[in-house]
Amino acid sequence: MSGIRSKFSDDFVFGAATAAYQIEGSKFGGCGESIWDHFAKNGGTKDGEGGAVACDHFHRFEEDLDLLVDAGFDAYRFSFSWSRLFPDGKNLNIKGLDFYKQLLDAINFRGLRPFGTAYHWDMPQALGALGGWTMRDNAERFGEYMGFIARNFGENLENLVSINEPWCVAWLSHYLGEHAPGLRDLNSAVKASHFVCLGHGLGVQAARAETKKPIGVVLNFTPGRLANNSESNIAALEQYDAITNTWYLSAITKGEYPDAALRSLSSFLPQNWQGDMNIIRSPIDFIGINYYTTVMLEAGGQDFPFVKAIDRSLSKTDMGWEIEPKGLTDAINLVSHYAPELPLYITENGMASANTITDEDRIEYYRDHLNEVAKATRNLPIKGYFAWSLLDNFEWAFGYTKRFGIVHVDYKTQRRTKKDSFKWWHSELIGPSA
Ligand code: IFM
Repeated sequence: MSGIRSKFSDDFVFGAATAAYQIEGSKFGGCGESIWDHFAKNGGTKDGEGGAVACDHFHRFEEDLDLLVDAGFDAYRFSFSWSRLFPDGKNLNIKGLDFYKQLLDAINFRGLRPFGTAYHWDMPQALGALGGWTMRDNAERFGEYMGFIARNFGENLENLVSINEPWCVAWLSHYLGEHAPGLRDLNSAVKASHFVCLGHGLGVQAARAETKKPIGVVLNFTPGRLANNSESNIAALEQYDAITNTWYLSAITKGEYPDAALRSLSSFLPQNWQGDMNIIRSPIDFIGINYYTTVMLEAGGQDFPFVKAIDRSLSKTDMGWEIEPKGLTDAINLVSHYAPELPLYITENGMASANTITDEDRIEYYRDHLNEVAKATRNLPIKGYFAWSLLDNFEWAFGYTKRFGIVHVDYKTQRRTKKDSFKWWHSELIGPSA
């Protein structure tokens, strides 16, 4: 074995990841309006752009799967669109069911291992209009939806994730206002932070009743650093960590919310929330880690968690995110501290770059982060790594202005062009040429 594979065990899985709303095209195949279509229409995204067409993956999935094979990947991480399957939140869209059946057949036909995610943020707007994740009902609807996914697709999946990045679903969307539904309200954010956990737990239980395949969750981590260890900075970092890095991890693995968050937030939690914690900690089989960056902090600001970010002299990606590969090791260590027995996957890692095709910066990013993963695998059960992302795609609030793909997409013609990072993956995973 040569290339990057030689640094990992034979059964280590290399893959690339995407998400339904970011690539499929929500105007095709009877898909219903999602909270992201609604948010975009109402000016929540750059230039009001949404995922109506995106990468037209709905029609081009065969070509896109061929690219995964061509790059040498073993696995494909993708998500199911809740609004494609249940456009009004209630009634099944048969065309949506057929689409995912065809997609899974095409993935399996190519010998790619399918890693499915039930929810990567495209909730039907009909449910969003009822209060979405701020409501208990939504957690119950999600549980039923995930049971449906497991019943209908479990047989053809390698494993199933409940929710991608609960922090983004709850905090970024209801407190920081950057993602749909764009709220800036602590009460809604704390309710959502609980109900997204409950949705996960109910989803795990419903899926468990339908399939024997491994079931997990994908969490995102942004480790904090301090310029100096003053008492106020240490307290601020503790609160930042409690809501950003450990709220979901601790709830899902231990059935507890971190004290440093509860001290400020407990009065906003729904009544009798403690009664849900056993559901939330329903046993899972693996945890996925999404990692992009770290942040330097100091105490400050008027609002919880009372921190301010400080600029450092590190290189930045096109998102303005500072590049610190060691942060991935910190995220891995944090997760393994909470769940020492569970297999881990790096389910997303990558960078936005303005370099269209000659993306040497992205190659360096992958190489440096993979080196961290390789070191961590010596002591910890890390089972795979997924590059974010296969294609340039709809980057949420940033519309189409940020490009994370190893394949360039011309959004006017939908032409796919392999970037240098694609060729790098090919040469690392398969060998030179192509
Ligand atoms: O594009 C997103 C993805 O949908 C979730 N994780 C972070 C990526 C980059 O912002």
